[in-house]
Amino acid sequence: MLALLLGASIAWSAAAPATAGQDVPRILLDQSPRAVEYQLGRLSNDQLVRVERRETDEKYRPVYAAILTRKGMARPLRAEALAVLVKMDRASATRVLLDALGKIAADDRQNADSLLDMLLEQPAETLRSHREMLAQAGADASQPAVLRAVYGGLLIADGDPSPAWQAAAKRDGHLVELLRSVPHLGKAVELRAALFVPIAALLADTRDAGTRVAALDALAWTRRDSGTFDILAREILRPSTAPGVTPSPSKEPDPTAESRAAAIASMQQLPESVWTPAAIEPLARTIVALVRETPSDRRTEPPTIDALQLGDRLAARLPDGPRVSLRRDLRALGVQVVRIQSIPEQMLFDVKWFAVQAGKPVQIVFANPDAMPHNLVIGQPGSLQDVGTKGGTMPPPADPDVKPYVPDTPLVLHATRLLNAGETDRLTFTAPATPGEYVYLCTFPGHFIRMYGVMLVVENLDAWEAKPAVPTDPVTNKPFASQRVDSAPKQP
Ligand SMILES: [Cu+2]
Repeated sequence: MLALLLGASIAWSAAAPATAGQDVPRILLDQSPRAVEYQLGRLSNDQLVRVERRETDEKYRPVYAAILTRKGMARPLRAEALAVLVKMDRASATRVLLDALGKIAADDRQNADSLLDMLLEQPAETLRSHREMLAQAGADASQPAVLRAVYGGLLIADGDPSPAWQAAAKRDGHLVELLRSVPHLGKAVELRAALFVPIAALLADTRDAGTRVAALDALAWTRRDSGTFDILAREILRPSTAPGVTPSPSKEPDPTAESRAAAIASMQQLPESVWTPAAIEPLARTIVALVRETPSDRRTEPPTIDALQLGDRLAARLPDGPRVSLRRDLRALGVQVVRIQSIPEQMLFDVKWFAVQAGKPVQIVFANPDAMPHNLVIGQPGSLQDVGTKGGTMPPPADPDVKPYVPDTPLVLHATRLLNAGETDRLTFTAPATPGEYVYLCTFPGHFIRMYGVMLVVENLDAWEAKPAVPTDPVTNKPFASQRVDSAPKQP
């Protein structure tokens, strides 16, 4: 029977060990709906996907409903559950997803966003045919996740921001959710670009702190150009009203820690080619000043890490003098942060190499925006082939707490979890004491051939900065031709 349960969709999944002999959790499906939900709710994700289920028998509906709405569930399993629920309920995918979104806890944003993406990835014609339903849900619902889906769906259905914007503006708290749907509009490139004007106007106009933050977050998803960069730069650079001075009610509100953090996070999404050169040094200096004001115990929190990382990228674009001094200031303020992403559909890391100082704290923020799962494993110099081959040929682990495809060898120094689409993991560690060209790679089977890079550990980063030496690509055995792959998505 186990073989029956291991469909193709879960055979590859990190969450579902495809090893024989695992127990199939027993669920008493003939109990009351609440009792069934309770039993399913107690299972780990791994156990939940092993529960018996049959798409032709409505008795198993609660199992599919639990898989669809479960936090951290792999996308193919959610898709399978959605397809079955659509058939069982004779309802549209839009309806099933709206109902599912209504059941997700308000603080479980990442889980809700996974379902939101499934809803908004439907073709515009499909969403258009459900326009009435979406508008009705917008009038009836109050859950933020449902409202995000409603306004995102209306925006795509109309291909024009105006009707959804006007509807949202009439109801308290709705415009914020419309703004929060913008990062999920995906391939609707022209629609996203068309949102630049109303969002920029809203930023100049609104006094509501939450709306400002949502607008700054959304802005990087509209147009990735210097117009967007300049608005974000202004939010970071403009000074707060001096203490003791009453702010003018006609002036836009002072930036807050939250609005600056949103502007910094948004700016991280923009390609460096749209940075306005004159703003680079003032921004880097302002970021140093902002981080200096942050208490040291809060400097490892994501907003400060983001600021340090952006400051470092800005400094890298400056001439020798200011670059060296700014980077020294940034390093003195906290851990060195390196942000690395997978590039969707290309099986590449966007960063090919980076330099860190021996014995100093480092944080790697690894994000996976790709549909495929990836990890990031750091290995000893020269270990790329060995770690990649050993990791990729491992069977998926039986223990859900074990990181899949990470070989148990001293060649491996650090490893993230295997990240599903849209997930992020952080590795905080002390850089090796011995300088050298350490490797990093994705050990998911077959990936390391393209997904690798070099962590260059140097004795003294300041000295290295003054005379940087490019490390050797461990596959071509030549110096790396560039440090980053330009991963900017197609521009509006
Ligand atoms: Cu990979």
